[in-house]
Amino acid sequence: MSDPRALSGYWLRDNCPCDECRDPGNGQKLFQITDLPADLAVRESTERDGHLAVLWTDGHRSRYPLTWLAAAAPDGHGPETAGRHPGDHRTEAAKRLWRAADFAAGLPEAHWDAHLADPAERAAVLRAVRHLGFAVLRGVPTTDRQVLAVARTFGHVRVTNYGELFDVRVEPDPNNLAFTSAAITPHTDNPYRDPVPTLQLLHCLENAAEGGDSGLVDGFAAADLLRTEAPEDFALLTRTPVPFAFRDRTTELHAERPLIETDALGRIREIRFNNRSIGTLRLPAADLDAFYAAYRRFAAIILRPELQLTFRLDPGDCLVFDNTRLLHARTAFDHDGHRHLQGCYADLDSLGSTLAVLDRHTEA
Ligand code: AKG
Repeated sequence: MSDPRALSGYWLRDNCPCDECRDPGNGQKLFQITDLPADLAVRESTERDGHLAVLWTDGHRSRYPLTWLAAAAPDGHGPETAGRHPGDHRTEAAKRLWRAADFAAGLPEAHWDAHLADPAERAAVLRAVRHLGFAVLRGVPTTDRQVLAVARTFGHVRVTNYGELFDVRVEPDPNNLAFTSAAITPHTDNPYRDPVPTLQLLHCLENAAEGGDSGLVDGFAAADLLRTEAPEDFALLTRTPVPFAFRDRTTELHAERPLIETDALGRIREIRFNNRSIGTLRLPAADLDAFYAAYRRFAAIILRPELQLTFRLDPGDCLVFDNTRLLHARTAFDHDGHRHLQGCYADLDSLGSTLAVLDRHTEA
C-alpha cells in the first residue's frame, strides 16, 4: 500500500467506514463535510491484518481494508480509476458503438421464458441494453398490456400523458404520426419531456401488414462520426439548446436541450433527435445558418445505410432500447394491414440497479 499521506486527506477521511462516520445498518454517512477540521491531517498510520489504520490530528481513528483502497484509491488499479469514470454507465465510455453489419449474425436476444426463469439470461439481456443499447425478447405472450410485465422484470413503468402504455396502430384522429401508417424516420422519443424517458419498450402484438419493418440507429456512433468528420459541427450541436414541444387538447410539453449532450468530461451522453417535435429556434441569422448546417450534417450521417439496422418485429417480440442513445424508425405499411404494437417507457437507473443486484448474486 502506498503512503496514505500521498492520498488526499479529506478524500480518505470522507470515506472512513467506522460506525461513528457511517450508519452501521444502511452505510449512509453521518457527518457533514464541514464537520471536518480545516487543518485535518494524518498523524500516524500503520498497515496490519489487511487494513490501513490511521490516527488523525483531531484524534479520530479510521481503518480501511487494503482491498478497498486498492480498488478505490485514485492511484489504484480498480474499476473506478484511470480518470475514465466508467461508473457512469450512461456515457460513450461504457458502450460498444455499432454499425448495422455488426449484427449480421443476429440481434442480441433471448426467449421470454429464459428471461423469466434464468437470472444469468436476464442479466445478459440487461447488459446488452446497457452496452449495445437494445435487446429483443422473443416469445412474449401477445396479450394486452403484457409490455408492462416486461418492463417490470427490470424496472418501473414511467407513466406519461399517453398513460401507462400507448398503442401503436392506425388511429382515426392521431395526436402523433406514430399512430398512422406513415414511415417514421430515425428519432428518439419524447424529446419534449424533461427528464426524457431513458428506456422504451415496443411489444409486437400483430404485424400482418405489408411493410412496417423496424429500424435502429446507434446515435452515439453517428455523433462520434460527426465529431471525427466535422468537429466544429459536433461542438455546435453540444452547446445549442434546441426547443422541442408537444401539444394536444390536454397536454403541452416543452423542453430545451442540445441534440448531442456531453458530460462534464466532454463524453457523449445523450442524443435527442426528432424532426416531428423540434420547435422554432430563436437565434441570430448567422447562428441559425451554422446550426442548420450542423443539424443537416448530423441528420445525413444518421441516415447513412451502414448505420441503419433494419429488422422485422413479429408477434411476441418485444424490443427494449435506450432512448437516450438509439434512434428508432419504421417503414410505411399498408394502411389496411393489421399492425399493432404496444409501447411503454421505463428508465435506465432501475435497469442498472436490477443488473447490479443480479451480478451481486453471480459474484457471490
Ligand atoms: C414510436 O412509437 O415512437 C414509433 O416510432 C413507432 C414505431 C413503430 O411503429 O414501429
